[in-house]
Amino acid sequence: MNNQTTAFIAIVGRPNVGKSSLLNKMLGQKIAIVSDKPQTTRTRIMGVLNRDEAQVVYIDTPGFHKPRNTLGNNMMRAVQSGLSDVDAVTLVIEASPKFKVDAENLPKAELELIAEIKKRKLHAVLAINKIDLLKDKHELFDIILAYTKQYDFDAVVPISALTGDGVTALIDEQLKFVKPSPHFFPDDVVTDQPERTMVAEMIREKLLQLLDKEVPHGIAVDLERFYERDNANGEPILEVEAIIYCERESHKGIVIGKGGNVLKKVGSSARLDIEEFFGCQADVKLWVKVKEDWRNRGGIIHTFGLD
Ligand SMILES: Nc1nc2c(ncn2[C@@H]2O[C@H](COP(=O)(O)OP(=O)(O)OP(=O)(O)O)[C@@H](O)[C@H]2O)c(=O)[nH]1
Ligand SMILES: [Mg+2]
Repeated sequence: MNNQTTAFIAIVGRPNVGKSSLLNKMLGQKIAIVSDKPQTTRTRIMGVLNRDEAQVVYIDTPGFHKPRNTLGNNMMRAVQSGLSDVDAVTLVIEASPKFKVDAENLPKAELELIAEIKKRKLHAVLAINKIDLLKDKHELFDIILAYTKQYDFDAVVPISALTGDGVTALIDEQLKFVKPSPHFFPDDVVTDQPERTMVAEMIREKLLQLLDKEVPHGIAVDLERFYERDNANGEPILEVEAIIYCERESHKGIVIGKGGNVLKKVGSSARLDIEEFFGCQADVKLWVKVKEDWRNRGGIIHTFGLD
């Protein structure tokens, strides 16, 4: 008990660099949704890792970007609050071949994040993600050089959140930041997200994966009902009823799809995730409604728990 140590570590970076994928990989369990669309994560998400006497509490944050609506402003506040009161930061960048490093011209969002880290005098590890996409590993040298010019990182670790390459080495670096302190979470807790939020997010993930352009960004999922009952054989079954909100009448038809095919796909793949996570059968019913311009309406944003 009295040997317990703890570290709070924020995971920050541009949208889509793989922060949530990394969190899931480090925990060995999927708790944060992932998609190929930027701005997938909308709130701060805590993930808890226990290693012997050490507990690391990760804070996954929305991708750092210039906000264009009230929701975006809230997301950037979530990044700021993710950076306060942590022991260290993991700055995630991507070593994508489409992103040629120009030491004098790093992405503005990353420079702003580094400025925040400097201002707060935080310990920081640089995680260079997606190295599985690099054909020539020598390119890493330029990347490391360009970023270490900007900040005195405690460590630089090339990783792939997809294959798991380098992830253990990254955890080892982060474990160096623990301090003597009782654990903040019981050892069987993996995340601070309520079950209802997890379920709504699993549904939103499928929509992000299936839809394109502006439509997925204007979507919110609100769980109407979520309860367990016994089926005819006396086995537990989770009943999930959710409303998918979109921003425009024209988006509604896209979300439903021809003959309801999109909605059916969303429901069945979300059901599989829910069943796996809760370890029992689930039944998912979905409805689609329109709330014009909700991403600029504070009251609605609040109802969706996004403030
Ligand atoms: N090839 C490859 N793809 C990856 C890797 N890590 C993440 N991805 C992909 O990158 C995309 C974005 O991943 P996310 O984990 O959602 O990224 P994020 O940084 O959390 O994004 P936001 O929440 O929008 O800020 C997804 O399509 C992932 O599958 C990696 O190591 N290699
Ligand atoms: Mg994310």
